[in-house]
Amino acid sequence: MSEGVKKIRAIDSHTAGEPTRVVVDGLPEFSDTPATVIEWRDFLQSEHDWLRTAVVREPRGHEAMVGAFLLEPTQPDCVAGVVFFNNAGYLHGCLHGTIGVAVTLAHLGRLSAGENKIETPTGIVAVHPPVDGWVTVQNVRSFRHAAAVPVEVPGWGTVHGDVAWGGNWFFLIDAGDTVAVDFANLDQLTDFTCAVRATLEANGITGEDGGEIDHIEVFGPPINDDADSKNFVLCPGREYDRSPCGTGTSAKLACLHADGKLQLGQTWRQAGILDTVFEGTVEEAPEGGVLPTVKGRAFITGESKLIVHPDDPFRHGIVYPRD
Ligand code: PYC
Repeated sequence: MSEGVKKIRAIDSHTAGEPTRVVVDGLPEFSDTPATVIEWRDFLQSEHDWLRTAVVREPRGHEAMVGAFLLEPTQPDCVAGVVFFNNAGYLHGCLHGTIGVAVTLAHLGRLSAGENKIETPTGIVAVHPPVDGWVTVQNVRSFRHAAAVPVEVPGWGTVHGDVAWGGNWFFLIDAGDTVAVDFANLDQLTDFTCAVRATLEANGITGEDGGEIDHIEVFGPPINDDADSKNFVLCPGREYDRSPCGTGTSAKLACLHADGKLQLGQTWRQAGILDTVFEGTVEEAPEGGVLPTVKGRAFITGESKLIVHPDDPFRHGIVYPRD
């Protein structure tokens, strides 16, 4: 029997320049009983990974696109569940994506006034309805796992970085004189951060419980007084975050607080490589580390019905040799 044409309804947005494609309809049947977001992620990953690749990879998407499957929540006080993914695989968490989900839910009339909780694989995050596109997210606990870890990066010399969790594992590096954190310097930034990530992997340097460090964040000075710092963030795969990266900003806030450079309630303005800014503050987390709040702005950019035709040789996306 032929596979049949599949239709997937998606809403696109960008948060500070970084795209999010939220799949709001078209997922396969899974379970009669409510499934958690982790059960959904594992099911989609093992049995329907074509959905991820069809949605975010070319020719429907592009290598920098982040996707989100919108799911029914299992907790009665949550408005939705979400699983995030990109061209390379599934993400633990994603804050620019959570902001994208928030504007999407608002667009669909599915956000209530006040706090709205969302289940994600990293835990429950909370958003308020957008105000002029600005959304504040209360993220999961974030913390520094190791400070100033030295690594010998072939071709680049000794580099020191902090290992921190902000909803993904990050290696955070002060660029210093090593590399300019500048949009005109993307190739060098990508080569440098890919080399750092490969070195971490080769040396078995991980987050807690062996968690793979798949995001590399490099900091330099901001271009003006609108921000305290500017970053470049390499995401899993070879693409970089167009936004200042919300989970990366959370990891940075945890490191700043651990170093006594950010007080509770003080605002940190993190610019990304496009000079768009996320604002972050922290509260103390009872278990140690911090509870970050990150604010960023998103815009809806499209509504579409994606068509997956059985005869289309690229129906599941184009596979690059590096994928
Ligand atoms: O904003 O947390 C984030 C994020 C992770 C990967 C891309 N964006």
